[in-house]
Amino acid sequence: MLRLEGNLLGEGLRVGLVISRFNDLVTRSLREGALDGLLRHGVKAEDVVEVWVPGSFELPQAAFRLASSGRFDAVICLGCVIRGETPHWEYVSAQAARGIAQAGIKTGVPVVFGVVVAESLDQALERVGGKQGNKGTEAALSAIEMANLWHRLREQGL
Ligand code: INI
Repeated sequence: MLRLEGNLLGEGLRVGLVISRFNDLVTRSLREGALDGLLRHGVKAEDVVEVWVPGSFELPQAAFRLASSGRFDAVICLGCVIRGETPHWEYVSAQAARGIAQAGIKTGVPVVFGVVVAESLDQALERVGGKQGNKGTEAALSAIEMANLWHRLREQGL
């Protein structure tokens, strides 16, 4: 049996980071967590490109551009949607999730979902440094793992 898995060694990986400004109290912490995860695992700061967009709805558009450029091994999307904040939060979160998945599928480059969808600001803050750790760090580790898994798959001609 051949078992393929990506490791968490980030050295040499080039990573695109797309961050939404909406709810930036949360997304700035997601960014900190993501950068911490990347750098601690060996990704070099000069190999990270950070792009800011107005809201989570725009994350897929920028992620698609970065992933299509051929200059990144993985792209991380960071955003925060708070339920009930405006009536269209549901469309925003659904389109962000769908579009982020599509960006990865269409380009063949791993694009990871680091969007916190929460009931309240307090709940969102819990997910970026409270008891539940930081979702940005989790997203960074998923990006490294997926980039390395793609590398292993390529080695196998898959
Ligand atoms: N964008 C978010 O990132 N989070 C939200 O909670 C949110 N709500 O609730 O409205 C939100 N809206 C803005 C949206 O992402 C777009 O930037 C805007 O609609 C312009 O396209």
